[in-house]
Amino acid sequence: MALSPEMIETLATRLENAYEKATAIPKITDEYPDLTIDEAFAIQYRLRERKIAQGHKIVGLKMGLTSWAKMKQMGVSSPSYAFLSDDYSVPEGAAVRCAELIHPRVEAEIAFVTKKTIQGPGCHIAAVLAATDYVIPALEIIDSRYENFRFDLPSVIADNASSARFVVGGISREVDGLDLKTIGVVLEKNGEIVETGAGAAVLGHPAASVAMLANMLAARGESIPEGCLILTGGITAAVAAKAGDTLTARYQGLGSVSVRFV
Ligand code: OOG
Ligand code: MG
Repeated sequence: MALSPEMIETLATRLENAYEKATAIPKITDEYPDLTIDEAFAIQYRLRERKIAQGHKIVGLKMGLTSWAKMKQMGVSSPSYAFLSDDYSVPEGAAVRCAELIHPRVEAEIAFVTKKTIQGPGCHIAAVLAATDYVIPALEIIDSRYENFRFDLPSVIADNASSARFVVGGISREVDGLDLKTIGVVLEKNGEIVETGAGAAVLGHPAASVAMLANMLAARGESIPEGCLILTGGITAAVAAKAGDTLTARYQGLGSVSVRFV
C-alpha cells in the first residue's frame, strides 16, 4: 500500500470532521489520484473503528450504487458497501435536522434483516432468502462529505459510501410469497411523486445485492452476522431534500415509510 498508516489516519480524521461539522471537503482523489480500492477501504474501516471508540455501535451494513439509476446519477458503475452506525438511525416519525448535514439526498430502499450468518464466497439469492428473517421498507439519507456531491469509486468508499441517516418503517414481512423483483415503489416529496421503480432495479433482485455484499466481505475474511440490517441500495435516483420537506416511499404490499426534514 502506498498510503502510510499515518496518511490513512489523517484522511479518516478529515472525513470524520466533515461528517461531524457538516462541512464539505474536496474529494480525496483530487489530492491522491492513485488512491486504490484497498486503501479506500482502509480509510473506511478506520472510520468504523473510530465510531466504535466513540461508543457507537455498528447496527448494519449497506450496499450502494446497486441500481442503474444510481450509477447513472453518480457516474460510478461499481456497487460498493459501507457500515451503518447507530448515530445514523432515525426513528420513523422523528425529524432529520438539516443543520447536521451538508446536502442530504433521499433514497428508497428495501432492507433485509438476517436470521443467520451469511458467508461468501459463492453466496447467491437463494442462500440470502434462506437466511433472511424479514424485509422492511427503508429510506436512506445520504450526504456525501465531498464538495458538490461529486466523487469517484475510491473517494466514495473512503467516505463510507455517503452514509448519514436511515429510517426503517412500514410493514416487515418474511420473504416467503413475496416477489421482491416486481415490488413497486413510489417516492413522493411533499405529496408529489418524484420517482418510481421496482425491486428488480437493484442488481436484478434486491437479494442479489445482499449476496454481493457477502461475497465482497468474504474477500476480507468477513461475513454478514445474524440479526444484521442491510440496506440494499437506492432503487431510483436519489432526491435532494431541505428543511421543510417530507419524503415518503410507498411499497407495494409493504406499506410506507416517511422522513421529515427540519
Ligand atoms: C453513494 C451511496 C449510494 C445507494 O443506495 O446507492 C447509496 C452516493 O450515491 O452518494 O447509498
Ligand atoms: Mg443507499
